[in-house]
Amino acid sequence: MDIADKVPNETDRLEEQLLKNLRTTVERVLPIPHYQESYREIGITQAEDIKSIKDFQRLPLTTKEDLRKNYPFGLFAEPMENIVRLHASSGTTGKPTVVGYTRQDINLWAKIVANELERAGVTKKDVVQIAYGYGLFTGGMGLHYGCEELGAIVVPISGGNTARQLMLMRDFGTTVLACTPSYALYLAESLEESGISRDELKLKIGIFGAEPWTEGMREEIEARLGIKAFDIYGLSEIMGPGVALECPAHRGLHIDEHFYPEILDEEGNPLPNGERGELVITSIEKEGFPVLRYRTKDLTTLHYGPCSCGHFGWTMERVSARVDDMLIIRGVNVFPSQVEEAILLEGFEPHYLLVVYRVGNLDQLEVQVEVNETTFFDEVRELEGRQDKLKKRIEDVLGISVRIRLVEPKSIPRSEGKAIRVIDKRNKEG
Ligand code: DLL
Repeated sequence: MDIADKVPNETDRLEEQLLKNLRTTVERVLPIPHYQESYREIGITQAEDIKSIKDFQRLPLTTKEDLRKNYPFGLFAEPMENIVRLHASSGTTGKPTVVGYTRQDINLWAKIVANELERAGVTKKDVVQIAYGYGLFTGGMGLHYGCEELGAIVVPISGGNTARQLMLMRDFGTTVLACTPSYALYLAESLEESGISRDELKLKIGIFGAEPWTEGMREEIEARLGIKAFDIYGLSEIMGPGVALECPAHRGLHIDEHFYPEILDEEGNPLPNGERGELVITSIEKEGFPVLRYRTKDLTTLHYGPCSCGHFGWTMERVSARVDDMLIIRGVNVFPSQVEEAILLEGFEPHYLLVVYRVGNLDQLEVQVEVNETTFFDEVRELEGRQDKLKKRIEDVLGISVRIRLVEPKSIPRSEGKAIRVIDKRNKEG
Protein backbone atom coordinates (compact mmCIF):
# COMPACT_ATOMS: atom_id res chain seq x y z
CA MET A 1 0.00 0.00 0.00
CA ASP A 2 1.12 3.55 -0.65
CA ILE A 3 -0.17 6.85 0.69
CA ALA A 4 -2.06 7.12 -2.60
CA ASP A 5 -3.91 3.84 -1.93
CA LYS A 6 -5.79 5.26 1.05
CA VAL A 7 -9.21 6.84 0.60
CA PRO A 8 -8.79 10.02 -1.51
CA ASN A 9 -9.52 12.62 1.17
CA GLU A 10 -7.37 10.82 3.68
CA THR A 11 -4.59 10.59 1.06
CA ASP A 12 -4.67 14.33 0.43
CA ARG A 13 -4.61 15.02 4.14
CA LEU A 14 -1.66 12.69 4.82
CA GLU A 15 0.31 13.97 1.86
CA GLU A 16 -0.36 17.56 2.79
CA GLN A 17 0.75 16.89 6.36
CA LEU A 18 3.90 15.13 5.18
CA LEU A 19 4.76 17.98 2.82
CA LYS A 20 4.22 20.48 5.58
CA ASN A 21 6.57 18.53 7.85
CA LEU A 22 9.21 18.21 5.16
CA ARG A 23 8.99 21.94 4.36
CA THR A 24 9.59 22.67 8.05
CA THR A 25 12.82 20.66 7.93
CA VAL A 26 13.85 22.41 4.68
CA GLU A 27 13.20 25.74 6.36
CA ARG A 28 15.33 24.71 9.29
CA VAL A 29 18.34 23.71 7.19
CA LEU A 30 18.19 26.55 4.65
CA PRO A 31 20.24 29.02 6.73
CA ILE A 32 23.10 26.44 6.82
CA PRO A 33 25.59 27.33 4.04
CA HIS A 34 26.07 23.70 2.96
CA TYR A 35 22.38 23.21 2.24
CA GLN A 36 21.78 26.74 1.02
CA GLU A 37 24.42 26.52 -1.70
CA SER A 38 23.38 23.16 -3.05
CA TYR A 39 19.67 24.05 -3.00
CA ARG A 40 20.23 27.36 -4.75
CA GLU A 41 21.84 25.45 -7.61
CA ILE A 42 18.52 23.73 -8.30
CA GLY A 43 16.46 26.86 -7.79
CA ILE A 44 15.22 26.23 -4.26
CA THR A 45 15.63 29.33 -2.11
CA GLN A 46 12.69 28.94 0.26
CA ALA A 47 10.67 26.07 1.71
CA GLU A 48 7.59 27.13 -0.30
CA ASP A 49 9.44 26.14 -3.48
CA ILE A 50 8.79 22.52 -2.46
CA LYS A 51 5.28 22.02 -3.82
CA SER A 52 5.15 18.23 -4.00
CA ILE A 53 6.96 15.09 -2.85
CA LYS A 54 8.48 15.01 -6.36
CA ASP A 55 10.00 18.46 -5.72
CA PHE A 56 11.33 17.21 -2.42
CA GLN A 57 12.96 14.27 -4.16
CA ARG A 58 14.95 16.69 -6.33
CA LEU A 59 16.82 17.93 -3.27
CA PRO A 60 20.42 16.71 -3.13
CA LEU A 61 21.21 13.77 -0.87
CA THR A 62 23.27 14.26 2.28
CA THR A 63 26.18 11.88 2.80
CA LYS A 64 28.56 10.97 5.59
CA GLU A 65 31.19 12.81 3.55
CA ASP A 66 29.13 16.03 3.84
CA LEU A 67 29.09 15.57 7.61
CA ARG A 68 32.85 15.06 7.65
CA LYS A 69 33.45 18.13 5.49
CA ASN A 70 31.45 20.21 7.97
CA TYR A 71 33.19 18.75 11.02
CA PRO A 72 32.49 19.30 13.83
CA PHE A 73 29.43 21.58 14.05
CA GLY A 74 28.97 22.98 10.53
CA LEU A 75 25.58 21.36 9.93
CA PHE A 76 24.01 22.33 13.26
CA ALA A 77 20.86 24.42 12.87
CA GLU A 78 20.88 25.96 16.34
CA PRO A 79 23.47 28.18 18.06
CA MET A 80 25.77 26.21 20.36
CA GLU A 81 24.15 27.72 23.44
CA ASN A 82 20.99 25.76 22.63
CA ILE A 83 22.81 22.45 22.22
CA VAL A 84 22.82 20.29 25.36
CA ARG A 85 24.38 17.03 24.14
CA LEU A 86 26.87 15.81 21.56
CA HIS A 87 27.27 12.28 20.25
CA ALA A 88 29.67 11.04 17.60
CA SER A 89 30.04 8.06 15.33
CA SER A 90 32.62 5.46 16.13
CA GLY A 91 34.12 5.56 12.63
CA THR A 92 37.48 3.84 12.51
CA THR A 93 38.93 6.03 9.77
CA GLY A 94 39.05 9.78 9.45
CA LYS A 95 37.11 12.21 11.55
CA PRO A 96 34.01 11.08 13.42
CA THR A 97 30.62 12.46 12.47
CA VAL A 98 29.29 14.67 15.23
CA VAL A 99 25.63 15.23 16.06
CA GLY A 100 24.08 17.75 18.45
CA TYR A 101 20.78 17.76 20.33
CA THR A 102 18.76 20.56 21.89
CA ARG A 103 16.85 19.87 25.08
CA GLN A 104 13.71 19.41 23.01
CA ASP A 105 15.53 16.91 20.76
CA ILE A 106 16.51 14.88 23.82
CA ASN A 107 12.90 14.92 25.04
CA LEU A 108 11.58 13.94 21.62
CA TRP A 109 14.09 11.10 21.34
CA ALA A 110 13.10 9.80 24.78
CA LYS A 111 9.40 9.91 23.81
CA ILE A 112 10.00 8.11 20.54
CA VAL A 113 11.98 5.31 22.21
CA ALA A 114 9.46 5.05 25.07
CA ASN A 115 6.53 4.69 22.62
CA GLU A 116 8.29 2.01 20.68
CA LEU A 117 9.36 0.06 23.76
CA GLU A 118 5.78 0.17 24.97
CA ARG A 119 4.59 -1.25 21.67
CA ALA A 120 7.11 -4.09 22.08
CA GLY A 121 5.56 -4.88 25.47
CA VAL A 122 7.95 -3.11 27.87
CA THR A 123 6.14 -1.54 30.85
CA LYS A 124 7.08 0.64 33.83
CA LYS A 125 7.33 -2.52 35.91
CA ASP A 126 10.21 -3.84 33.83
CA VAL A 127 13.84 -3.87 34.87
CA VAL A 128 15.85 -2.98 31.78
CA GLN A 129 19.53 -3.89 31.69
CA ILE A 130 21.16 -1.59 29.16
CA ALA A 131 24.30 -3.32 27.95
CA TYR A 132 24.79 -1.06 24.93
CA GLY A 133 27.86 1.11 25.32
CA TYR A 134 27.39 4.46 27.07
CA GLY A 135 29.39 7.41 25.80
CA LEU A 136 29.68 9.01 22.40
CA PHE A 137 27.87 5.99 20.93
CA THR A 138 24.12 6.65 21.02
CA GLY A 139 23.07 3.13 22.08
CA GLY A 140 23.35 3.36 25.87
CA MET A 141 22.03 6.89 26.43
CA GLY A 142 19.32 6.54 23.77
CA LEU A 143 17.77 3.48 25.39
CA HIS A 144 18.39 4.94 28.84
CA TYR A 145 16.32 8.10 28.35
CA GLY A 146 13.60 6.13 26.54
CA CYS A 147 13.26 3.66 29.42
CA GLU A 148 13.18 6.44 32.01
CA GLU A 149 10.50 8.26 30.01
CA LEU A 150 8.48 5.05 30.08
CA GLY A 151 9.05 4.76 33.81
CA ALA A 152 10.86 1.43 33.66
CA ILE A 153 13.72 0.66 36.04
CA VAL A 154 17.02 1.23 34.29
CA VAL A 155 20.20 -0.69 35.01
CA PRO A 156 22.82 1.42 33.17
CA ILE A 157 25.50 -1.25 33.17
CA SER A 158 26.92 -0.49 29.67
CA GLY A 159 28.77 -3.18 27.68
CA GLY A 160 31.32 -5.68 28.94
CA ASN A 161 32.12 -7.42 32.22
CA THR A 162 30.02 -10.40 31.29
CA ALA A 163 30.15 -12.29 34.60
CA ARG A 164 28.88 -9.19 36.41
CA GLN A 165 26.14 -8.71 33.81
CA LEU A 166 24.84 -12.20 34.57
CA MET A 167 25.07 -11.82 38.33
CA LEU A 168 23.12 -8.54 38.28
CA MET A 169 20.66 -9.94 35.78
CA ARG A 170 19.79 -12.56 38.36
CA ASP A 171 20.02 -10.42 41.49
CA PHE A 172 18.11 -7.40 40.10
CA GLY A 173 15.49 -9.55 38.37
CA THR A 174 16.20 -8.07 34.94
CA THR A 175 13.25 -8.59 32.61
CA VAL A 176 14.49 -6.74 29.52
CA LEU A 177 17.96 -6.95 28.02
CA ALA A 178 19.12 -4.28 25.58
CA CYS A 179 22.39 -4.89 23.68
CA THR A 180 23.73 -5.93 20.29
CA PRO A 181 22.55 -9.36 19.10
CA SER A 182 26.13 -10.62 19.04
CA TYR A 183 26.60 -9.62 22.68
CA ALA A 184 23.26 -11.23 23.59
CA LEU A 185 24.55 -14.46 22.14
CA TYR A 186 27.78 -14.14 24.07
CA LEU A 187 25.80 -13.55 27.27
CA ALA A 188 23.69 -16.64 26.53
CA GLU A 189 26.81 -18.70 26.01
CA SER A 190 28.41 -17.37 29.18
CA LEU A 191 25.22 -18.04 31.12
CA GLU A 192 25.42 -21.70 30.20
CA GLU A 193 28.88 -21.87 31.79
CA SER A 194 28.24 -19.56 34.73
CA GLY A 195 26.50 -21.83 37.16
CA ILE A 196 23.47 -19.52 37.06
CA SER A 197 20.50 -21.41 35.72
CA ARG A 198 18.05 -19.85 33.28
CA ASP A 199 15.25 -20.51 35.79
CA GLU A 200 16.86 -18.06 38.20
CA LEU A 201 16.42 -15.27 35.63
CA LYS A 202 13.28 -13.30 34.86
CA LEU A 203 14.30 -12.24 31.36
CA LYS A 204 11.47 -12.04 28.84
CA ILE A 205 12.30 -9.42 26.21
CA GLY A 206 15.43 -8.51 24.24
CA ILE A 207 15.87 -5.17 22.41
CA PHE A 208 18.66 -5.95 19.99
CA GLY A 209 20.16 -3.87 17.20
CA ALA A 210 23.06 -1.66 16.09
CA GLU A 211 24.30 -4.37 13.69
CA PRO A 212 22.82 -6.66 11.04
CA TRP A 213 21.51 -10.03 12.25
CA THR A 214 19.49 -12.80 10.65
CA GLU A 215 16.23 -14.55 11.49
CA GLY A 216 18.31 -17.65 12.34
CA MET A 217 20.28 -15.63 14.86
CA ARG A 218 17.01 -14.43 16.41
CA GLU A 219 15.79 -18.02 16.84
CA GLU A 220 19.10 -19.02 18.40
CA ILE A 221 19.08 -16.15 20.93
CA GLU A 222 15.39 -16.62 21.77
CA ALA A 223 15.88 -20.32 22.40
CA ARG A 224 19.01 -19.92 24.48
CA LEU A 225 17.77 -17.06 26.65
CA GLY A 226 14.08 -18.02 26.65
CA ILE A 227 12.96 -14.55 25.52
CA LYS A 228 11.22 -12.69 22.69
CA ALA A 229 13.76 -10.70 20.70
CA PHE A 230 12.91 -7.37 19.01
CA ASP A 231 14.97 -5.72 16.31
CA ILE A 232 15.71 -2.03 16.95
CA TYR A 233 17.21 0.19 14.26
CA GLY A 234 18.79 3.59 14.31
CA LEU A 235 21.88 5.60 13.49
CA SER A 236 23.56 8.48 15.21
CA GLU A 237 23.29 10.80 12.21
CA ILE A 238 19.50 10.58 12.35
CA MET A 239 19.02 10.40 16.13
CA GLY A 240 20.34 7.11 17.50
CA PRO A 241 18.40 3.96 18.43
CA GLY A 242 14.65 4.17 17.91
CA VAL A 243 14.32 5.25 14.30
CA ALA A 244 12.39 1.96 14.00
CA LEU A 245 11.50 -0.99 16.20
CA GLU A 246 9.53 -4.19 15.74
CA CYS A 247 6.15 -4.77 17.36
CA PRO A 248 5.01 -8.18 18.67
CA ALA A 249 3.69 -9.10 15.18
CA HIS A 250 7.35 -9.21 14.03
CA ARG A 251 6.46 -8.21 10.48
CA GLY A 252 9.21 -5.67 10.07
CA LEU A 253 10.32 -2.59 11.98
CA HIS A 254 7.81 0.24 12.28
CA ILE A 255 9.42 3.57 11.46
CA ASP A 256 8.49 6.34 13.85
CA GLU A 257 6.52 9.19 12.29
CA HIS A 258 9.33 11.65 12.98
CA PHE A 259 11.32 10.13 10.14
CA TYR A 260 10.52 10.21 6.45
CA PRO A 261 12.07 7.22 4.66
CA GLU A 262 12.81 6.72 0.97
CA ILE A 263 14.47 3.85 -0.87
CA LEU A 264 16.89 4.60 -3.70
CA ASP A 265 18.55 2.45 -6.33
CA GLU A 266 22.29 2.47 -6.96
CA GLU A 267 22.02 5.59 -9.13
CA GLY A 268 20.07 7.45 -6.46
CA ASN A 269 16.64 7.16 -8.15
CA PRO A 270 13.61 6.55 -5.90
CA LEU A 271 12.28 2.98 -5.84
CA PRO A 272 8.65 2.06 -5.13
CA ASN A 273 7.58 0.37 -1.90
CA GLY A 274 8.40 -3.32 -1.89
CA GLU A 275 11.74 -2.95 -3.69
CA ARG A 276 15.08 -3.35 -1.99
CA GLY A 277 17.59 -0.53 -2.05
CA GLU A 278 19.41 2.03 0.06
CA LEU A 279 17.45 3.66 2.86
CA VAL A 280 17.46 7.46 2.87
CA ILE A 281 15.98 9.32 5.83
CA THR A 282 14.81 12.87 6.55
CA SER A 283 14.23 13.90 10.14
CA ILE A 284 11.06 15.73 11.10
CA GLU A 285 10.92 18.14 14.07
CA LYS A 286 14.58 17.77 14.99
CA GLU A 287 16.12 21.09 15.99
CA GLY A 288 19.85 20.85 16.70
CA PHE A 289 20.89 18.63 13.84
CA PRO A 290 18.10 18.22 11.30
CA VAL A 291 19.10 16.02 8.39
CA LEU A 292 17.67 16.05 4.95
CA ARG A 293 17.70 12.98 2.68
CA TYR A 294 20.55 11.29 4.54
CA ARG A 295 22.05 8.26 2.77
CA THR A 296 22.21 5.58 5.44
CA LYS A 297 24.02 3.03 3.22
CA ASP A 298 21.71 0.44 4.78
CA LEU A 299 19.90 -1.95 2.47
CA THR A 300 16.25 -2.64 3.13
CA THR A 301 12.71 -2.64 1.70
CA LEU A 302 9.85 -0.33 2.70
CA HIS A 303 6.15 -1.07 3.05
CA TYR A 304 3.35 1.34 3.82
CA GLY A 305 0.10 0.52 5.56
CA PRO A 306 -1.55 -0.71 8.75
CA CYS A 307 -0.29 -3.35 11.20
CA SER A 308 -2.32 -5.46 13.62
CA CYS A 309 -0.60 -3.60 16.50
CA GLY A 310 -2.32 -0.36 15.50
CA HIS A 311 0.65 1.27 13.81
CA PHE A 312 -0.08 2.95 10.50
CA GLY A 313 2.70 4.16 8.27
CA TRP A 314 6.06 2.94 7.06
CA THR A 315 7.55 -0.39 8.04
CA MET A 316 11.03 -1.46 6.99
CA GLU A 317 12.29 -4.99 6.60
CA ARG A 318 15.30 -5.91 8.73
CA VAL A 319 18.51 -4.33 7.48
CA SER A 320 20.31 -7.32 6.05
CA ALA A 321 23.48 -5.43 5.25
CA ARG A 322 25.16 -2.12 4.59
CA VAL A 323 26.28 -1.14 1.13
CA ASP A 324 29.78 -0.91 2.68
CA ASP A 325 29.64 -4.47 3.98
CA MET A 326 29.27 -5.88 0.54
CA LEU A 327 32.36 -7.79 -0.44
CA ILE A 328 33.09 -8.18 -4.11
CA ILE A 329 34.84 -11.48 -4.52
CA ARG A 330 35.77 -12.49 -8.04
CA GLY A 331 33.13 -10.08 -9.28
CA VAL A 332 30.38 -11.60 -7.14
CA ASN A 333 28.58 -9.60 -4.43
CA VAL A 334 28.80 -11.31 -1.06
CA PHE A 335 27.07 -10.24 2.15
CA PRO A 336 28.09 -11.68 5.54
CA SER A 337 24.40 -12.27 6.38
CA GLN A 338 24.11 -14.80 3.53
CA VAL A 339 26.90 -16.80 5.13
CA GLU A 340 25.37 -16.44 8.61
CA GLU A 341 22.09 -17.91 7.39
CA ALA A 342 23.81 -20.92 5.83
CA ILE A 343 25.88 -21.53 8.97
CA LEU A 344 22.80 -21.60 11.18
CA LEU A 345 20.84 -23.76 8.76
CA GLU A 346 23.62 -26.35 8.91
CA GLY A 347 23.45 -26.34 12.70
CA PHE A 348 26.76 -24.61 13.39
CA GLU A 349 27.35 -21.90 15.97
CA PRO A 350 26.82 -18.34 14.68
CA HIS A 351 30.39 -17.49 15.55
CA TYR A 352 32.15 -16.95 12.26
CA LEU A 353 34.63 -14.81 10.42
CA LEU A 354 34.98 -14.16 6.71
CA VAL A 355 38.61 -13.83 5.70
CA VAL A 356 39.23 -12.53 2.19
CA TYR A 357 42.69 -12.75 0.69
CA ARG A 358 44.37 -12.96 -2.64
CA VAL A 359 46.45 -15.73 -4.15
CA GLY A 360 48.14 -14.38 -7.28
CA ASN A 361 45.36 -12.38 -8.87
CA LEU A 362 42.55 -14.47 -7.52
CA ASP A 363 40.38 -13.51 -4.57
CA GLN A 364 39.73 -16.26 -2.06
CA LEU A 365 37.11 -16.42 0.66
CA GLU A 366 37.76 -18.44 3.76
CA VAL A 367 34.85 -18.91 6.14
CA GLN A 368 36.00 -19.72 9.65
CA VAL A 369 33.25 -21.34 11.67
CA GLU A 370 33.37 -22.50 15.25
CA VAL A 371 32.34 -25.95 16.27
CA ASN A 372 30.85 -26.30 19.73
CA GLU A 373 32.22 -28.36 22.62
CA THR A 374 30.02 -31.35 21.79
CA THR A 375 30.71 -31.59 18.07
CA PHE A 376 34.40 -30.87 18.63
CA PHE A 377 34.87 -34.43 19.87
CA ASP A 378 32.83 -36.03 17.10
CA GLU A 379 34.41 -38.46 14.69
CA VAL A 380 36.64 -36.69 12.18
CA ARG A 381 34.65 -38.26 9.38
CA GLU A 382 31.41 -36.91 10.76
CA LEU A 383 32.85 -33.42 11.07
CA GLU A 384 34.20 -33.59 7.54
CA GLY A 385 30.76 -34.55 6.31
CA ARG A 386 29.19 -31.55 7.99
CA GLN A 387 31.95 -29.29 6.71
CA ASP A 388 31.29 -30.48 3.14
CA LYS A 389 27.58 -29.85 3.52
CA LEU A 390 28.21 -26.34 4.81
CA LYS A 391 30.64 -25.65 1.98
CA LYS A 392 28.07 -26.78 -0.57
CA ARG A 393 25.30 -24.68 0.97
CA ILE A 394 27.43 -21.52 1.08
CA GLU A 395 28.67 -22.08 -2.47
CA ASP A 396 25.10 -22.60 -3.71
CA VAL A 397 24.01 -19.33 -2.11
CA LEU A 398 27.00 -17.22 -3.13
CA GLY A 399 27.81 -18.80 -6.46
CA ILE A 400 31.56 -18.86 -5.79
CA SER A 401 33.83 -21.49 -4.30
CA VAL A 402 34.84 -20.99 -0.68
CA ARG A 403 37.16 -22.60 1.79
CA ILE A 404 35.69 -23.67 5.12
CA ARG A 405 37.86 -23.81 8.19
CA LEU A 406 36.28 -25.30 11.27
CA VAL A 407 37.93 -23.78 14.30
CA GLU A 408 37.99 -24.69 17.97
CA PRO A 409 35.24 -23.70 20.35
CA LYS A 410 35.61 -20.10 21.64
CA SER A 411 38.48 -19.27 19.29
CA ILE A 412 36.65 -16.49 17.39
CA PRO A 413 36.74 -13.28 19.43
CA ARG A 414 33.42 -12.44 21.12
CA SER A 415 32.07 -8.92 20.85
CA GLU A 416 30.64 -6.68 23.55
CA GLY A 417 29.36 -4.20 20.97
CA LYS A 418 29.19 -4.46 17.22
CA ALA A 419 30.67 -7.74 15.96
CA ILE A 420 33.49 -7.84 13.42
CA ARG A 421 32.57 -10.39 10.76
CA VAL A 422 35.05 -9.66 7.98
CA ILE A 423 38.80 -9.43 7.66
CA ASP A 424 39.73 -8.25 4.20
CA LYS A 425 43.44 -8.75 3.62
CA ARG A 426 43.38 -7.94 -0.08
CA ASN A 427 44.42 -4.31 0.04
CA LYS A 428 47.27 -4.93 2.42
CA GLU A 429 48.61 -7.71 0.24
CA GLY A 430 47.79 -6.03 -3.06
O1 DLL B 1 24.11 1.74 16.01
C1 DLL B 1 22.42 3.22 16.92
C2 DLL B 1 21.78 2.08 17.60
C3 DLL B 1 22.11 1.78 18.92
C4 DLL B 1 20.80 1.32 16.96
C5 DLL B 1 21.49 0.74 19.57
C6 DLL B 1 20.16 0.28 17.62
C7 DLL B 1 20.51 0.00 18.93
P1 DLL B 1 25.60 4.03 14.75
O2 DLL B 1 26.72 3.60 15.61
O3 DLL B 1 25.62 5.38 14.16
O4 DLL B 1 24.24 3.98 15.55
O5 DLL B 1 25.46 2.94 13.61
C8 DLL B 1 24.41 3.00 12.70
O6 DLL B 1 24.36 0.57 12.51
O7 DLL B 1 23.53 2.63 9.72
C9 DLL B 1 23.28 0.30 10.44
O8 DLL B 1 24.28 0.01 9.48
C10 DLL B 1 23.64 -0.39 11.76
N1 DLL B 1 22.42 -0.77 12.46
C11 DLL B 1 21.82 -0.14 13.47
N2 DLL B 1 20.73 -0.84 13.88
C12 DLL B 1 20.64 -1.94 13.09
C13 DLL B 1 19.76 -3.05 12.99
C14 DLL B 1 23.66 2.88 16.12
N3 DLL B 1 18.73 -3.21 13.81
C15 DLL B 1 24.48 1.81 11.77
N4 DLL B 1 19.99 -3.96 12.01
C16 DLL B 1 23.32 1.77 10.81
C17 DLL B 1 21.03 -3.82 11.17
C18 DLL B 1 21.73 -1.88 12.17
N5 DLL B 1 21.90 -2.82 11.23
